[in-house]
Amino acid sequence: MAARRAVEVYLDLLSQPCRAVHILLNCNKIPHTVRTVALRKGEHRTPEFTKLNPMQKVPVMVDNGFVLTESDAILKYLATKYEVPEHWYPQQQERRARVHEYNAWHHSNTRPHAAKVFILEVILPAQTGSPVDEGSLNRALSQLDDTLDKLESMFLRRQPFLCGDDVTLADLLAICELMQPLGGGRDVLQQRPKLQLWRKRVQSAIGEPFDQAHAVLYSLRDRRRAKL
Ligand SMILES: N[C@@H](CCC(=O)N[C@@H](CS)C(=O)NCC(=O)O)C(=O)O
Repeated sequence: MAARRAVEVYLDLLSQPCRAVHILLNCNKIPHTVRTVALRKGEHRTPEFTKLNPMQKVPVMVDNGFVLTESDAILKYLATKYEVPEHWYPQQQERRARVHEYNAWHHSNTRPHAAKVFILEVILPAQTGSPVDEGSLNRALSQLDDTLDKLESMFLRRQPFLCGDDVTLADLLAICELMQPLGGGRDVLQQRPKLQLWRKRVQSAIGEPFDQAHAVLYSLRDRRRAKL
């Protein structure tokens, strides 16, 4: 019988959804191999990678020949296949539905709004050499503010984590997204004590894999700070 190969994941840790996958794997000691795809070098556009994911995006997971894209799908697959502790992706139908509820909302709220701030402050100026477009940045910050309001008033209204009393896949997706603007030196939770407490809870529930996944982002922040 052919030996089972460890899960392979194609990641760039400057990518928010890639960090979520990296954290779940490391928190749960799921044997895996990381194949780095450096987005800044265009490695996601090579013929080999395009064959794996015609959408030319990371993360991608390969488990014994089974190729899966989309962080949300990858996280759920790993959580069910590798029987991680139940709190990540609860079995009970209604609690699981809460995770689905946040994750569906995430992809048109937390994700685009936090990512846009990072794109406007870090990516576009680096690509074009132009200064930050302050008008666009202010609009993006105001959209993000609206999302942060909803995170506080809806998802964290009566509970310590987004979907209940313990950390779930939803918190993982959210925290990785909300950390991203830190790469440009901006802590988007600075004026948000409730969300800051949530971040602390998530960080301490995750432990070391949190900083491991974010090391590249911290070093981007520190390099930019040193240039000021
Ligand atoms: N919905 C996808 C989004 C994946 C995605 O947008 N990945 C970005 C990095 S954060 C990427 O690969 N971008 C490369 C490109 O679009 O050229 C997921 O959650 O996995």
